[in-house]
Amino acid sequence: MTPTTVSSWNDFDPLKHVIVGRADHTCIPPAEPCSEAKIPEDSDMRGMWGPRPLETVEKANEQLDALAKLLEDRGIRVDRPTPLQWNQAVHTPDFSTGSMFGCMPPRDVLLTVGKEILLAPMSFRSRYWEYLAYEPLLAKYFEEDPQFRWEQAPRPRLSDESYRAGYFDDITIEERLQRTAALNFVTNEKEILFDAADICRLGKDLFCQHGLTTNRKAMRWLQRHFPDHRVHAVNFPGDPYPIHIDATFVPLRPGLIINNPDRPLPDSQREIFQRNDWEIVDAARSVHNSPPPLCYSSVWLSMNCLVLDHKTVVVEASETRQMEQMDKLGMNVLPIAFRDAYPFGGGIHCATGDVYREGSCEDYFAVQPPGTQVLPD
Ligand code: DAV
Repeated sequence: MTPTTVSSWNDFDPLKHVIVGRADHTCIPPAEPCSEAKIPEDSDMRGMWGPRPLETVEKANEQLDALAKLLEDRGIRVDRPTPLQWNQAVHTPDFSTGSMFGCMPPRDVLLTVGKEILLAPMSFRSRYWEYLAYEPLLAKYFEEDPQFRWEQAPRPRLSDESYRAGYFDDITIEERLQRTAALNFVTNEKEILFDAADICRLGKDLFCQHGLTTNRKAMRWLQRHFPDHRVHAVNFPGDPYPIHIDATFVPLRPGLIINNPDRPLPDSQREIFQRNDWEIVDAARSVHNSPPPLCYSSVWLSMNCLVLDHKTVVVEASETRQMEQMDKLGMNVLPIAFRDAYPFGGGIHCATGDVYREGSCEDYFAVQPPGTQVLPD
């Protein structure tokens, strides 16, 4: 086996080592301020909580195992997290909640930037201890790669003061959209809050989605924490439930990004891409009208793909329109069935976490127009 190297600067350079999540013991956590924000009014998940049915866990694990095998068959090293019994309450001095969530989506928790893996604070109370599932792997990488930087962002308190009270009482979709456009989210600016999946890594530039799970204070913290990077705030006004950037704004290779056509990047924030000759194309629409049952995410998991190198991408097997578009964009598409795994925390990109991609920290955005950059304090 090759010696362990931790290093990844983007989502498209050749992937050599990755973490693939597991569905074991996943729970639907009880309602809490942040999840209330995410779950649509008419969702079948409203009012439900507890462990997910065993047969659905088994089906999700079959698809996760198949993804791991597809990657291994291509010579990519795959590690898996160690699930906890997620059906345990969380108590801290500041809050209590009835259960944890799971470890299907490592992407939400682990932010790999170069030789560092940064554990995100997480904005849901149920996800407070989720990083423990990855601790055995991080401990191993620490022993095997003398340059690996194992980091933890400030742990949040997640008391009621971190959320806007009554934020979602009787709110319509129209009002949600207005608040998204006004950058008015359920999470306030009291403390540093982010999920790792809100950050799109493009070499020297980190593009962070301001939304339900990531606030501006987090971006200021990230800019201080990564002083050699440029941290940018982006937001997507068409999204009533803005959480995680990876079903909205997805880079396929240097110079090319697919953007959710219902959640276009505002013109003022496009300039940095245009000025540096990056193309932003509208993603193809999903073939589905609704997500699978008991799923947090939207049909736009169709674009939540895993890029293996500049010419190869793994896409969900039923998403024929997305696959055709990828093909036209010059990508070789590897289809894999994954919809049984969606309810456990997202799509193919969510279900993975980078450990090692070839390549180095490129400066793709040498021209920096004023606008999106979060300036150092
Ligand atoms: O469109 O529901 C899903 C992102 C999951 N990490 C959406 C976003």
